[in-house]
Order: sequence, then C-alpha cells, then structure tokens
Amino acid sequence: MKVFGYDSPYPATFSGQATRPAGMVQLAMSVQDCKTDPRWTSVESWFANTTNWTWFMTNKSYCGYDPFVKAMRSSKTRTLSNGFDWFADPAGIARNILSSQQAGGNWPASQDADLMAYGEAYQTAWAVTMLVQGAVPRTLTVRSSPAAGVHVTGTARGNTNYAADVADQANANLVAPAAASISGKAFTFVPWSLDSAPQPRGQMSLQIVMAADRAAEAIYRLAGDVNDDCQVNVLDLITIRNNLGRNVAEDKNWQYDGNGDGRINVLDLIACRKLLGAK
Ligand SMILES: [Ca+2]
Ligand SMILES: [Ca+2]
Repeated sequence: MKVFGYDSPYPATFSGQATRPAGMVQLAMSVQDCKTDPRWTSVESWFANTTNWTWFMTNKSYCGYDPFVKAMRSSKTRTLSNGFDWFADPAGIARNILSSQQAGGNWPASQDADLMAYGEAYQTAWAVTMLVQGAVPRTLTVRSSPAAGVHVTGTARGNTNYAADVADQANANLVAPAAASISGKAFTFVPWSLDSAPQPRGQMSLQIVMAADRAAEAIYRLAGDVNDDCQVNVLDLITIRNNLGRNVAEDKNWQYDGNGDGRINVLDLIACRKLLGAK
C-alpha cells in the first residue's frame, strides 16, 4: 500500500497506521495550508472515524503513534474533524500510552517484530516523548495599540504584533514598557487588555494561564489623544465634552479622565486643551 509515496511490505490496513500520519507530518511541514489539502483531509477523516481510531489504539504501535503526534502538534490540531480530542480524551492517545506504563515507571518492549529487539528503554523513551510533546501548544497573540512596534518582555517576549507558542496549561507572563516611541511619538502605557477585557490601569505585568488560545493587547496613549487618531486636536475636546460626568470605572471611560483624578469634568477639557497640537 502506498500513502504519500510511502511503500510498505505490510498489509494495507496495518501499514497505513504509520504511513498515513508520516505523510501528514510531511504535509504539515511543507504545505502552508495543509488542512485544506485533499491529501490531508482524506487521511484526517480516516483517523476521525471511530472504528479506525479504535483499531489504531488497540494496535498500540508507537511507530504509528509517534508520527501521528508529530502531525497533530506541527499542524496545531487539537481536535479531529469529528470533535474528538485525540490527546486528552479518555479514549485518546495519552491515556492509551499511560495504560501501558509499568510499576517501575518504564514501558514494556514493543510487540512489533521489527522493534522488539530495542527493548524497554526504546519504548519508554518513545512514550515519554509523545506524552510531553503530544499536547498541542496554545497561541498567545500579542498586539499593541494604536500602533505596532512595542518591545514586550516576559516569558512570551517579542515585538508587537506577534504570536507566541506557549505550552498548554502553562503560565505566560508579559511585561509592557511604561513608555514607547511609536512612529517618533512618545506614548504612555495605560492598561493591558486580555481577550478584550481591560486590566487594571498602569499594571504593566500580565499573568496569563494558557488554558486556551488567548489575545493580549497593550494599550498606549498619546497624552490628550482620547479618540485614538494619534493627534491632539479639537476632536479630542469634543469627545471629552460628550463624555462629561460619565463613570470612569465603566467601559473605556478612563481614557477621558486626562488628569487622572477619577472624574470626567471641565478640568480634563482644560488639560486636553493645553496639549492641543501634540502629535
Ligand atoms: Ca485625537
Ligand atoms: Ca479628570
């Protein structure tokens, strides 16, 4: 049987459990949108079939599991097209591998004729690698507004805008600089926004539990620029006027409190007027 050019002396169904995922690894590494490639979808749907999956699990062929884990991880496939969590589901690969672990912590030698001679150490190394690497990493998207180009430090550091891979369930930390120069203008950090929820003002360090893909945005302000157009002009005065008396704790009203005294009143209009012309 040939799958993606692999040839095998084994019967079709047996060889497919290693050649199918090995082909998926190649697709994940060499085709940009591999998940829409018909070669991928045909093989993926094979694994998404419960009967095939049960057969795959029953065989306990780590020679097949290993490329499958690599294919899923490199393509960031957390669940198959039938919604099945191939790693963490009770019928998934993680518990299947763990169910073979022996009291001493090791795994028994493979029952595959070709691999048996390599013994317990070989199978144990393979099992541990799959358990550690199998969980698909989460994506942390980090942006800054009103413009990109801010250097964020912490465990998931980078220059905005960027996306970082973080291990599933791990903690990530982002630290925004208090001041940033964007297109030659001096901006001041205000708050982080995490998954669109504003965080405390002035808190530059953000702790994130990566139990899902998450999105953080560092929000900066040019003093006086309340409508986010990177200029301070009459439109900002009008915007403040339209929000006079509003509660600063609600929504994004804090941005109209230019002098930071917790109220939106005429003093903020005066403060903004002094900044007119700043760019
Ligand atoms: Ca403005
Ligand atoms: Ca105020």
